[in-house]
Amino acid sequence: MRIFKKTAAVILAIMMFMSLAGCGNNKAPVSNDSSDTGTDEKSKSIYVGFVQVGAESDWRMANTKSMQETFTEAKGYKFEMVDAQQKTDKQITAIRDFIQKDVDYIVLAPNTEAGWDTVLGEAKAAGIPVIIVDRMIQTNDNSLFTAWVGSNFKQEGYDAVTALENVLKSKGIPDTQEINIVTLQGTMGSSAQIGRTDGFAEKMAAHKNWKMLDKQSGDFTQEKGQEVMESFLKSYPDIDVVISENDNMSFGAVKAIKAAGKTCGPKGDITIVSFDAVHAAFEAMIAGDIDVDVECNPLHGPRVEKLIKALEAGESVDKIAYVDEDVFYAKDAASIIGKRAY
Ligand code: GYE
Repeated sequence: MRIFKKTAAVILAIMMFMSLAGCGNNKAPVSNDSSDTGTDEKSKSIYVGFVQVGAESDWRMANTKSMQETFTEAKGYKFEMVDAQQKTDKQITAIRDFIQKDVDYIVLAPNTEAGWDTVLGEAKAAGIPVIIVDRMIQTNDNSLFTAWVGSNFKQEGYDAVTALENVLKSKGIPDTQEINIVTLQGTMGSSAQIGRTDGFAEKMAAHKNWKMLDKQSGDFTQEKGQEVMESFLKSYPDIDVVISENDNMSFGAVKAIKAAGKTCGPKGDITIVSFDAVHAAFEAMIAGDIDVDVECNPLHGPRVEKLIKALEAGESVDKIAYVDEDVFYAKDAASIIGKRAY
């Protein structure tokens, strides 16, 4: 009885397979006509697999939105995104999945800089071009990626020093007075953290009166930024300046400062220098909480599309492209906020 059941199941499975595979003689012949929809249509769309860092900040959300709004079905793209929750190993797995799916392009926003050679070598062997956005990777083999577009993070660090010089001057603080600084760093080992930390350190060396009391990572999130700031405030009673390597950590820092009964911003005791210049940071500047913001532009969708279009047309593209960025002071925020795109 059991054997009979098994045999019947096998026969049924074979019959189902044959009918699915179009082996029955009641099927219309398979058409080679290009007007045929289905697989032909599908093969015409460009399949883009986007490996995103996470959803840790306003900047990141604007970056995701820019990609999603660019690579639409209506424009002929098949777009898939993986949110790696700020984990580099999740990003590596996501790349391997996209290789398996045989996407046309892999777009990678690397969480941290190190450790990409093996998996990008696999993408290269599979013939899939990799476009890197936002942060960069560390590699000795530039053939592992086709192009990169993002920000000059070291320049942003330099700009933060100039911004702080200007703010201190406008607050009437003399160059002889000791300035105690703490830094809320981004995700350690990410280009945005490395560039901003190093750029700031390099240029601040010219100011003998500036003292870096401490640096610690708040992982680019408001929650951790607030936590680290709370511990800084407990350890150091005389903080003059917070360098916060992104806006969301600044929002956390402002909360911690106020909760500790201290003041910040243009009229406050503690100066806050922030990075990104997202919409909510303009609001915080208008509210008088943040002094100055070094811009970082997240709108990479159209830039990546331009690269893909050029590659599709067989044109060569720039290997490295930096985005232009500005610096915004609290006093100008109200007149600029209306023009901001993110
Ligand atoms: O500053 C931060 C985000 O890599 C430039 O990542 C990006 C940074 C940005 O989480 O807000």
